[in-house]
Amino acid sequence: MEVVSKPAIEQLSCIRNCKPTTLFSGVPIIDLSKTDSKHFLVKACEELGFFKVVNHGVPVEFISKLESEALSFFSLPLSEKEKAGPPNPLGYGNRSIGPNGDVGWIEYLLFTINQDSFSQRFFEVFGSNPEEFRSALNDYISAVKKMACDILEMMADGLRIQPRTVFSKLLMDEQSDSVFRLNHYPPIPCPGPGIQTLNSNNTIGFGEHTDPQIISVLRSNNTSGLQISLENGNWISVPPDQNSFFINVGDSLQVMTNGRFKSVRHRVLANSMRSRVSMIYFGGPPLSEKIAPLPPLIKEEEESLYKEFTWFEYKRSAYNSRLADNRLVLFEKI
Ligand code: GA4
Repeated sequence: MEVVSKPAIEQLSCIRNCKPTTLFSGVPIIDLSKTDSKHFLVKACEELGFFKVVNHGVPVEFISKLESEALSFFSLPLSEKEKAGPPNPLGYGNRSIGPNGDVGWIEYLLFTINQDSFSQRFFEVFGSNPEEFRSALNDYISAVKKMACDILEMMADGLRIQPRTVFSKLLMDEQSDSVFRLNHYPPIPCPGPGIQTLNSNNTIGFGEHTDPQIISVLRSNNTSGLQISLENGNWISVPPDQNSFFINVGDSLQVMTNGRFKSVRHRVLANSMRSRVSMIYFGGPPLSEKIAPLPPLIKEEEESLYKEFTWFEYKRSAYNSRLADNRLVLFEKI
């Protein structure tokens, strides 16, 4: 990775006035093989909007195959990787995140899942055997999507709403606008002249934000970096676990539950001597889907907290925002 240019460095600094980072071992762990997990799952979504899942049923070989394909891609020369870029918004990106000037110590590949995004452009850069990469992606995404749907159905059960597919059907829809991203946070050149740091030695890999979709499923290698924000504004470091998945509630699920589930603010610090590789499935609804609080989740004494919007409208608004912005305020009822 090239050394960051001056304006980018200024943005990588980023978290001023930040509250101290706290070490945290209290990430809720949900065992997907247990039927009573639905209650813990609802509690985790209400309290943190974040949890870890074990006994997830995703074959370990799907995970390791995709990780090794991703590493082969990221170890290509920059000029080769750039053939799959720029990310507008899909494709290969390096340091620049989104269209509005956000940057991080990161390179990544972004795909949409249902449309024609496994397009030739990406696969041309995968050397002699692009089919290997395509099949690793397909296997991994199918398994993770199934797990995401199982989790969403357990959530509906835990919330006592029907049909239990009320959330999962949005991901299962042929038109579902779900995306997938492979992230590589390279080790920070040490001591980097002018490389942006927060506190003592933390460089921002991916700045703080919430995910706009319904649910995000993250898997990383054993390198730390992910942090989540608690309601009191404190940041906590999530110990990595390459054998488990981490689940985030997204903005759309916060709206559908009328604020009962919290869309978790999170970020990644690239403060390690080792590289971090993560793969994230973002489960989103079809573009035309109307997103609004579900009537059974608006309690008697409550009102709907959000105006109805289509996923297309929310996405358009998200792409006009900066990463750290609170994107839901525009859709709150006053
Ligand atoms: C955050 C969640 C996903 O990574 C993502 C991101 C997207 C991008 O990287 O292109 C966005 C960001 C994410 C939210 C606000 C906009 C859009 C960058 C950005 C500044 C793919 C997504 O869907 O929204």
